[in-house]
Amino acid sequence: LTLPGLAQKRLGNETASQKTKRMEWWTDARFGMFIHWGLYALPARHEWVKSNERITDENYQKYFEQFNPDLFDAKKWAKEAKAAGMKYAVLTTKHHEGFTLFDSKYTNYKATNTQAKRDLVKEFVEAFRAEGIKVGFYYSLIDWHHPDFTVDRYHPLRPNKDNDDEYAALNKNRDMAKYRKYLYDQVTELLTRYGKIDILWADFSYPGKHGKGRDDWGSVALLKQIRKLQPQIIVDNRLDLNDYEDGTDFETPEQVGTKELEKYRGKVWETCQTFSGSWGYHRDENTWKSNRKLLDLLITSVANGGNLLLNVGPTARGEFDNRANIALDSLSLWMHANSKSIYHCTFAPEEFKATEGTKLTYNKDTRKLYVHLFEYPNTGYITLDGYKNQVKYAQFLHDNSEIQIDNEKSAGNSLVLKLPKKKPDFQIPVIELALK
Ligand code: JFZ
Repeated sequence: LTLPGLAQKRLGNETASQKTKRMEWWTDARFGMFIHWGLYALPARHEWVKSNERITDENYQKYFEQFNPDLFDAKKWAKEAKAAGMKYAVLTTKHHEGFTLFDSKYTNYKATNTQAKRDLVKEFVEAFRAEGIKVGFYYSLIDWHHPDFTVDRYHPLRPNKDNDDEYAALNKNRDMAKYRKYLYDQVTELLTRYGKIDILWADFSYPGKHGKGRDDWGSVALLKQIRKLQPQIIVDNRLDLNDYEDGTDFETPEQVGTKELEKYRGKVWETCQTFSGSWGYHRDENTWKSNRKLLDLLITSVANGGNLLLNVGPTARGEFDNRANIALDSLSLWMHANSKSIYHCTFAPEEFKATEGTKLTYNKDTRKLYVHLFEYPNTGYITLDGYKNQVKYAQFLHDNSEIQIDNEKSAGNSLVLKLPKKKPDFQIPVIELALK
């Protein structure tokens, strides 16, 4: 049904089924690693430090001079991501501070001109690809270093008061058209130098007063260029093109709670989440999510048909810090035994309601329903209302040990399963139900 006049704006001519096909690997993958790394790892107090503390270029320069990631080993990062079950990784090739981890020919403010003397993006791409992990580039639309990027409400040099004249004075010699070209040229470099790139994560738009949006970035031309250079690439929704039907590919609910994720069911989405309260390495930040919370975010994402992009903020020496390693190790243990309930899974068919204390995921090809036991019954059985006569066989996912159906207790439409009294040694054990 097409209603004249209500037709959405379009940029290209890809059909809905072509889009589904293009995004298939990503939808199946469900779990990726976000990596926020840049000069802000040195002050180690949030990747927004330059804006938060209104630091001038001159005073930020010491981080450029000091940057020396002597322990950086992309292969090690890739192995850790792989062990945790992550199928793709997205690296900040440039964050808001404007420093590029790659050897751009359009700037001197880049890793090759620091003590690192290397193209860190190149090493990332090669190492992750070698582990069979898809590679994505985060690229900041915001740039607090480029001399033509106009001062806006987030810029380190912003006036203290929302005074138009002060903004105008600060921007007298700044020309966004020049910055737009720079941005376009750098994205072009990123998408032509490193082979096939699987994801572009552009960040971010904030239209409105002293903000920036599609016209500032040249989003339409940029996205066309992205699609031209990498026809299979998957692009996030932060280019301010949400009114285009085929503008961008997925929504990016950021740092939202598990309850909130239910609202995204039926959409195409990826929630990005930090281990702690910061994306960049933050030495003194101590509100780290528990291992159980991280697992909950992963399972809840899949239970609502979305992906989880879990962030690591490597240190200035180029390593994941210990708190991140411990969290990743714990995810590895769980994923090793239970990843079948994650990959290629989505929310359960309507007729299956999640029993109290459980969350459901579903693989529609194998017709397996996965019951994640967030609360483990101490009664020796679990009652699944409405599941009777729909289940062929039940077992634990981690060891394929049979879970017997208690036919005497199963009354009406309820299916009662006999569980071991002692909880299996996993934070969240999973029951696999083979559906008829
Ligand atoms: C942005 C960045 O500013 C931040 O440093 C980090 O890289 C994160 C992944 O993305 O922060 C945002 C961007 C968009 C929204 C919120 C935070 N948003 O649309 O709600």
